[in-house]
Amino acid sequence: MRVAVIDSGFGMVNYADALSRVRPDTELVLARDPDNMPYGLLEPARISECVVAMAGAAARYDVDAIIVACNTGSMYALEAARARFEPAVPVVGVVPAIRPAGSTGRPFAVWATAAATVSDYQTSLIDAFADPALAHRIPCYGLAEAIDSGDPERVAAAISAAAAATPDDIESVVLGCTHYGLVREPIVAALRERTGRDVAVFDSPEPVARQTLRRLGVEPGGPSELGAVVAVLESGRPGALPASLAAYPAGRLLLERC
Ligand code: DGN
Repeated sequence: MRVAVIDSGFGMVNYADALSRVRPDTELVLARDPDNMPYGLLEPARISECVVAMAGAAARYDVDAIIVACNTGSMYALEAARARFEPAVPVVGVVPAIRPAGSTGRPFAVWATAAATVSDYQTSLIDAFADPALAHRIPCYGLAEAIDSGDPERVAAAISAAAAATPDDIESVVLGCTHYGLVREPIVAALRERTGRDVAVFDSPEPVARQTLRRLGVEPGGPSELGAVVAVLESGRPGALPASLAAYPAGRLLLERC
């Protein structure tokens, strides 16, 4: 099984990592779009164009499925990508894990990009799956960009600003941007300091990996030897993952495989 995992930036690392845990022999084609990141600043039609172009570049590597590992991309481009690649190549999107957080019936935060925080899509998920009075939407200014930069000081500053803006009664946090799983530990630590308790984290890489396997009729498990990283594609740059990815544990693992 060969799967393309695409995002505007490093968010795809978490989803590639989860796929490799659920089905180690998965071969990976990774793509990111630094020329157009962050997608939240673009018009929806342009986001759709960027995602379909990136998926098309990845699809040339004979992939069995494409994961759009980007909330903004999934919001605005999933339909166009499905129209272009399905049924030959299933396209799987991501959704912030608002449903499990909402089902706790306790106050929670949704950390996301500024654009996603004000999106109708996030509003509709909260209305459908949570008590809106318990859902605190926190725009994490610059956090995804800081993660892509690999600069720990920028990352720490963005996390502490978001933690300061988060009410101290929350009991869980939804990672509503695919990048944030790369800095899960510092986020948990900042929220522990802010709230005085351990805050549960709801994230979606593993459910998305399992959903991808289901779409392909592939069982979890299988041979334990890790599948190859077949290609790394980047807009406007030579295709290689930058060394800044080594700042994150999942990034280090991926760099070793490239
Ligand atoms: N990883 C993207 C997401 O999940 O929305 C965030 C960055 C972006 O381009 N908006």
